[in-house]
Amino acid sequence: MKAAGVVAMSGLLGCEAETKTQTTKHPNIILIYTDDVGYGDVGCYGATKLKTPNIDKLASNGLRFTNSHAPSATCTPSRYAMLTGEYAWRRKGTGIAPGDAPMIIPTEKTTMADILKKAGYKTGVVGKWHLGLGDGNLDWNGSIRPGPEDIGFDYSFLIPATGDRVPCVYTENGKVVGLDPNDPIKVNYKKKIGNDPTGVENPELLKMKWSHGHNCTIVNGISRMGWMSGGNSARWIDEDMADVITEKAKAFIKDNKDGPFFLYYATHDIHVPRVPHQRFVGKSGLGPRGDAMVQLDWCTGELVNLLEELNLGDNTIVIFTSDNGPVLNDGYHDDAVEKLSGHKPAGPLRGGKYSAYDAGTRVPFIISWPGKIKPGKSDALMCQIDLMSSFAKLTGQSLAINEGLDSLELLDALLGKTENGRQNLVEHSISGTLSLIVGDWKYIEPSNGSKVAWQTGIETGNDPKPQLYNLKNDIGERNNLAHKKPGKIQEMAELLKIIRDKGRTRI
Ligand code: NG6
Ligand code: CA
Repeated sequence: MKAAGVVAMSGLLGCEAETKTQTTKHPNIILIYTDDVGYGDVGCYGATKLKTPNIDKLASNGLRFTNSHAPSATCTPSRYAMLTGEYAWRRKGTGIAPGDAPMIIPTEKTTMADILKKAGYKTGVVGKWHLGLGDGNLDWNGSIRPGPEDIGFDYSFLIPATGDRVPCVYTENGKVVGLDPNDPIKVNYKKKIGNDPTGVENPELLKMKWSHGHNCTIVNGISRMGWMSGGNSARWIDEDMADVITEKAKAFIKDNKDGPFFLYYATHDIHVPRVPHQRFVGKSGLGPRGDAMVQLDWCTGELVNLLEELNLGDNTIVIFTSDNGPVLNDGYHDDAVEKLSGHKPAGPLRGGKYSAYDAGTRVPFIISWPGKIKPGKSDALMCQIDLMSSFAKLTGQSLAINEGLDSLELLDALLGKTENGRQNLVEHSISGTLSLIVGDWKYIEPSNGSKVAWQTGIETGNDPKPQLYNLKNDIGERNNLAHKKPGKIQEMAELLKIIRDKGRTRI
């Protein structure tokens, strides 16, 4: 890669002119990690009812991947895998984390942030964390450790879990923001704590009704998962959340404009509860889910525009992607189903969030680096898990044997120099069902789990019999070829077993 040179300083104090080698300045990296945005939710991926001009502009100036995946079909395992470069299904305790979960990434594990920090980056995470904090029985009123600072981040401003889970407060560098020590926070996920009204007891106080699983403490007129008391001055206002985190992200960029910096900007949009700011309400015509998408598009534009203003555009890689596929009703009555109006959140794919079908993990993935990445489209098979190795390469490093166990170095594919991506990829559904993609083929292992998730109506992809699809001819996984190709099934089942048993796929 060509890097912008830092102007060599001439010798000081009249010493004879000294030729200094130009120090290589690595590009800044902004990873916009969105929540529950489906393959079909973005204009440049085929959405027509939803307008996403800022995201589309990023794609028209950059490279749009058609076959890039989140590591899992839900949030916590995807984030775990992306940051550590290790498939989450290899490690117990990486499932969807409750809001009081201890930190899931062991502090001794090398992460993508560690790698970039080693290369001289200032590293920051702003937004949704959902990887647990503390080491069990966390006191939210004190220092919240371990946290991001223990796995390579210099700066953090977090929504600790997700918007639908207590505690509904932000943390900044390990401290709850705006907390009054006389009104301490207590959190409990087993029983009610304190006297705050709940969604079950006081439905009349709700501005958005819960449909499943979100009937505990009411904060800002919305009942959540888990109970909390106290911390009233610190509680967030959902309508302001996107503005708050975008401001923090912009401040991080400005503070580190001399670079290089790595910003992991993890949006809450378009996860539930979907409560966009008033200025976006009604803008999509598709209800709160669509409006949250319009808000997310605006946030993307804010960051990209700031880069232009600061003259950082040419030396900053911007990635836009999602942690898992789309879902409509995910726990609140927010008209996502009723106001869909023909919009197809998964595009041509089958399934959705949680699912073993491709919509679970195949998500939008756009990368832009003006002047360095030629605009276009790539069909390379990619996974977010590969960012760690690829960023190591980008910054002149290579991973140690015990790091990034499944993270493949695919820098050339990432930068659009080749369409040779992964040879295979394991997908991971909420049921723990694994699927294997090799070339055009996809194998879904047998599973006795339910076929449809009752809460969301999403097809899980589970079947007691193995499934085999040719994704090239049948991207919607409609035509199960298992009975026609027993040899292929056997070959893929064997490879999946090897990948599982070996405990790693990178060398
Ligand atoms: C599920 C929740 C869902 C959402 C999800 C996590 C229920 C029934 N469903 O357990 O609402 O919070 O967890 O989503 O409670 S994720 O994108 O962060 O993985
Ligand atoms: Ca998610």
